[in-house]
Amino acid sequence: MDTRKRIFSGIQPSGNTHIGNLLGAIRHWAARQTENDNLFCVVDLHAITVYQDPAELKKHTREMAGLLLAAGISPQHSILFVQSHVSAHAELAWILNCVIPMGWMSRMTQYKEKSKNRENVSVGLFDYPALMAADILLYQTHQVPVGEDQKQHVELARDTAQRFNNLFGETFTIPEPVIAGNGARIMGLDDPTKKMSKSSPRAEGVILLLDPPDAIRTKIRRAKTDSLSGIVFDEGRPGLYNLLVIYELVTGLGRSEIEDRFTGKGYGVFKNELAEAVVEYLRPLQTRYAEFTADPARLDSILAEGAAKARPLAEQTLKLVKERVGLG
Ligand code: AQP
Repeated sequence: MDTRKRIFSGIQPSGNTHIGNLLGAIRHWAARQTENDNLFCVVDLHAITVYQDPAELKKHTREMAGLLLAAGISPQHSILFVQSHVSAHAELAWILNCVIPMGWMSRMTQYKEKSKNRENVSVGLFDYPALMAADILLYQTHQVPVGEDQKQHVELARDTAQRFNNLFGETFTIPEPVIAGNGARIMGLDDPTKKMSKSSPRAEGVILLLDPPDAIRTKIRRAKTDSLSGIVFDEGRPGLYNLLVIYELVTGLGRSEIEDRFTGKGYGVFKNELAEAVVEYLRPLQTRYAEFTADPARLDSILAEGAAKARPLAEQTLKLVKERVGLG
């Protein structure tokens, strides 16, 4: 029996890729590559739902691809491509727009949060989940590994597939979100009640994958904690808990081992050790990133090859969708 699954996930090239993106999503993509058929996508059409400087967007798109390769995404095992290089994404999104009820979209919490206190929010930001549903459904995806914040959008993709299949006949595979237990929601260092986010207005709360060691040390030293004593995993102490989860994930140590290690020690010792552990965890990624980006022609050819592999898969689904709907 063939147990290989089709996996799809995406990440926006909006710059500022952070350790939350890595621990909540990217590392899982890299870890299970050989077991499955994978597509990983730099979702530039999603990034433009908020204004991006055109030259920066181009730069960030390549940077993002370089980071994914550096984090272990292998073109041998996965199709790595840029969303706008495969026009079927935008085309299917329009058709799905005509299937998704407004009420479903209005419930999306990410839109509510991102549009809060902002004037001139684009229609695209509201419609983001329809494009994400298109990304996922085009590839007849079984599983979508994402951080906690994207779960609701994957569920909307699943509901959309079901609704489409009911209306027009069996067309799409029904996808399911796969959320990592630990690390699925890394919080901001400056405010542990808010998730670490690329678009956070305060840089000190976000550990970037390309931060130099001293920047990482400073951010961790200044991370918001509490005045209680004891370095223990206690969700009631959100600042410390978030730092301990990061420590656990970057060192691979067990929770009781970690608590034993810091018995009788204070925040100073813990934060220093955490900073060094994060620096060492990111060092090989940063080295590989420098190698990949030193050869832009190679990077572009990996992305062109990825798009050439993704396109026929996407077009096959789009053709079926058009037939089902009665287009053409
Ligand atoms: N803080 C986080 N902890 C764990 N996982 C996270 N992800 C994002 N933030 C965290 C996961 O990273 C993947 C790629 O994210 P994205 O580019 O699609 O954008 P996002 O979810 O909106 O993430 P950001 O970094 O917070 O960007 P902005 O500020 O632009 O909104 C996803 O799987 C996501 O769940």
